[in-house]
Order: sequence, then structure tokens, then C-alpha cells
Amino acid sequence: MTPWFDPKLIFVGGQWRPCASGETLPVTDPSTGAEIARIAKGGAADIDAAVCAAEEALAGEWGALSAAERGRILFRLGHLVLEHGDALAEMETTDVGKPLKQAKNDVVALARYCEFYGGAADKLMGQTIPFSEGFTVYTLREPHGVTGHIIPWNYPMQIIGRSIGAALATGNACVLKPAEEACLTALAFADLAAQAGLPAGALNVVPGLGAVAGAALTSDARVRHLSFTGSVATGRRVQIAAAEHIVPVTLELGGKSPQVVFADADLDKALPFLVNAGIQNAGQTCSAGSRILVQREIHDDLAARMADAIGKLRVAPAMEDADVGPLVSARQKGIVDGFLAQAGADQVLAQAPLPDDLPEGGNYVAPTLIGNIAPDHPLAQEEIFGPVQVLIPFEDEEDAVRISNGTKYGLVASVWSADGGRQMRLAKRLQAGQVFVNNYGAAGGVELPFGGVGQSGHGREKGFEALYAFTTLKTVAAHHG
Ligand code: TXE
Repeated sequence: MTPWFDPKLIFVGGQWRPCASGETLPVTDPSTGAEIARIAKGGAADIDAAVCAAEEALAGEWGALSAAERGRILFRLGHLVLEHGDALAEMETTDVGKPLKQAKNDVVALARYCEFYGGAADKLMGQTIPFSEGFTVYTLREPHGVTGHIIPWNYPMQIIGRSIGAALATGNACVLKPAEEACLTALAFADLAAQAGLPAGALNVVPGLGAVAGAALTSDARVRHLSFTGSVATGRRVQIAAAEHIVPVTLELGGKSPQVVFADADLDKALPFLVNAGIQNAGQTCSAGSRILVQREIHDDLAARMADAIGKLRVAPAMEDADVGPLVSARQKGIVDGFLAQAGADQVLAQAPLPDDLPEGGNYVAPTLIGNIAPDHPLAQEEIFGPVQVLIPFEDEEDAVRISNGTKYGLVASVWSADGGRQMRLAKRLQAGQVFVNNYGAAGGVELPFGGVGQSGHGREKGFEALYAFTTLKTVAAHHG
């Protein structure tokens, strides 16, 4: 996998250039542990240059474009993403360690975001407001200005799409700080955006360490909106930094999302969702449905079915496109191994085998089903971010709601039941930003507003909602007598 651009450079003001320090960071293939490239170690000076370039873009060609023209650029960008789909997927697979077919899904999602927000760019409208005689009052939706985007390593393409797509559609100029573990597709996206005709400075990409480049971006007073996806601890820091300059923040901080399975559920339909929601991207998914709540009378049946399915999962290097690849880094594997060490032998209900011939330097963790566990156990409370599913029995609807809502998180939830009334009751009572009925995730749907409550964060991304987040509303009251 050799990128068509030089990954050691940063992309600022429409130009590729070295970062100010000239230092680089390694890009490691999680499947083997081998270094496959190097990226720039951007710092405060590079963030400063990127913010200057973004301000110039707003004052120049980018700021003067009509909404329809911004939309056209996003459409062209979506086409280019699909044209380069194979290269992008391979890049993501070797950078993140996700099986190739999952990276291909991410390519399609990125293109869909470009299409969705390209189409929406000229459809975001204000209102006219009936007011006193002698006035005409209307609202304008205006971009914030320079927007800062800090993204994690688990779904770079999807998160770039939902965040940058909406910000560009509404006329902001973006500075993107990708995660140090996975920067390649962010750089590729910047190159494709330039090819699509995006004016210089509208999108700037500066790889670098979170505590350095990321912190510089969050503390820059010229950045008028911050969008962050990552851990609760870093999200808190981002929000504190934003408070210094009274800047709005969108935070998406992951979860411990429950899937509630009632005795009347169609288990044949549910099973693949219950398994996949926990092992997709080796469980490194913010919206992973990783807590399976199951009604007591079908607990043993469902446990046996899940144990059988999880025990048969195939783990392999990401390019072999098996069910589960490695985790992104040795650090992430250490976190997940640490969680698994908290499970007693009687709590590990099933584990997929790790083949003997897996490369030694890869970050592999066996997909695992945990059961016999109290709802307040750390394994049932904390985001593990690895291929681990936890099974918890419940007695009745009341019990299910209590356990479901009994964590600090609230990102996604699902209810599996044939009872229409129960579906509606739980959809209302489950504390989450998205609730799915008899499915999980709706295949990622770019159209569907997404975000959390509690420590899963606040603000909404995706869908039309994101366009409101990336704009500020101005009310104009004209007195004409
Ligand atoms: O996250 P961080 P990490 C969770 C998951 C995982 C844990 C740790 O549970 O095990 O977080 O992952 C940038 N100022 N999620 O350490 O630190 C960093 O460079 C500004 C859930 O990777 O939050 C990267 O770009 N930025 C999650 C981004 O923040 C800073 C996805 C995320 O890194 C910074 C990823 C700072 N001081 C992890 N420090 C989800 N919601 O999907 C770091 N960063």
C-alpha cells in the first residue's frame, strides 16, 4: 500500500508542505506491527498556519461561493472518493486494521456524506417571522467561520464525512486534526477535495499528537466551533478549552449501548445483529451494541446461540478480510486485555480461537462472550472498545429499562420484541440519542441524526441536524413603517 501523495506532509492553504519541526511519526500496520509509512508530527505553528489559511479562505474565494457551488464541489468530491475507493479502502485497512469489506463500507459512507451534504447545501433555509406592523423579520443561517475537527482512529473516513461534509456544505473553513494512529485517509481526502475544486484553505489537515496539535487547535480563539469524537477524558478537556473562548462544541464520546432482547423477539433475525454489533471493527465502534440484555426465560437459549456464533468467528490479518482483524494499536490491545483480565473463568462463555499463524507483532484479541455478570460490574459498565460482548439477564420491562439506563452513557439502544406497544414504550424510555427497533444501526444511515446523552456527549451529527450545528442563526428585523 503506497499512497499517491506524500504522507509526511501536511495540507495547508491548498498546498502540501512539511510541518514546521520537520519531525515525523510512524504509521504502523496493526496486522503485523510493521512500520509502513511516516506522517508529519504537526505542532502549534502548523495549526496556526492552518487557521490563518482557513481565515483567508473565508475572506476570499471560498467565502464568496454560493451554496449551490459548494454543493457541486461536494458532489464531485463524492465521485472522486468512489473512483479512488479501492485505494482508500486498502489504505484504511492497513492503517486501522479493519477487514477490507468494512473499509469498503466506510468508503461508500464517505461518498454518501458528500452526496447528502452536497445536496443539502442549498436547501438550508431561514424563516420569515410574523411580527409587529411596520417590520419585516427573517432569519439567516450563517457559517461559524473557522471550525476545528478532532477525530479518532476507529472510523476516520466516516467521521470525516459526517463532520467535514456538513461543515463545508454550510460554508465553514475547516482545520482537521486526525488521530495519530490513523491519518492516511484524512490526507487522501484533502488531496481529493483539491482535485474536486475546493478552494485553497477551505480544508486543512494537520496530523500530530493530540496533546500538542489537538490542544493547539482547541485553544485557538479564532476557531469558532469545535467538533470532537473520542474518549470522555479528552472530550472533557476539549470542552474546557472551548469554554475559554465561549465556543460551541459537539462531543461524541462513545458508549455502552444496550440491546434489549425480549422473550417474544425473533432470535433468528436478531442473532447476526447481536453478534456483529459487538465485533464490527473488532468492537472499536462508538455505537457498538455491546451490552446484550436478555429476558430470563430465553437467556440460556440466546447464550448458547451467541456462544456458538462467536466461537466460530474467524480472526485474521485485516487484508485477509475475515470476520475480525487486529485492534488498532498495542496500546488499545493492552486496554482490552486489561478488561478481559477482570472476567472470572465462569464468566467467559465463549471465545473464538486465535490461529497459530497470526503475525507476532499484530494486536489480536480473541472475540469473547461474557456472562454471569452483575449489571454494575466494570465489564457491564465501561466501554471496552474491543471484540467483547456482555450478556445480562432481566426479568421484565421495568427491569430492562432500569438496567439499560444504568450506565453513565447514552449513545444508542435497541429493542428486540414482537410487541408493538412495548417497542414504543421502550423507544421513549431508553436514554439514548438513537433507538433502533428490531434492528441495530440501520446500516449506518448518513441521514439519521446521531449523538448522545449523558457522558456519551452532546450535540447531533449526521442528517440535516448537523447543518444546524454548523451554522449560527441571525435574526434580521427591518423597520420600514
Ligand atoms: O482517545 P482520545 P484514544 C475511547 C475508547 C478508547 C479510548 C482511548 O474507549 O479505548 O477512548 O482512545 C485527540 N486535545 N474512544 O486515547 O485521546 C487524539 O489525537 C485535543 C471512543 O485514542 O480521545 C485523537 O485525534 N485533542 C471513540 C482524538 O483526540 C486531543 C473513538 C481521540 O483521542 C487531546 C476513540 C487533547 N489534549 C476512542 N488528546 C468514539 N467516540 O468513537 C488527544 N486528542
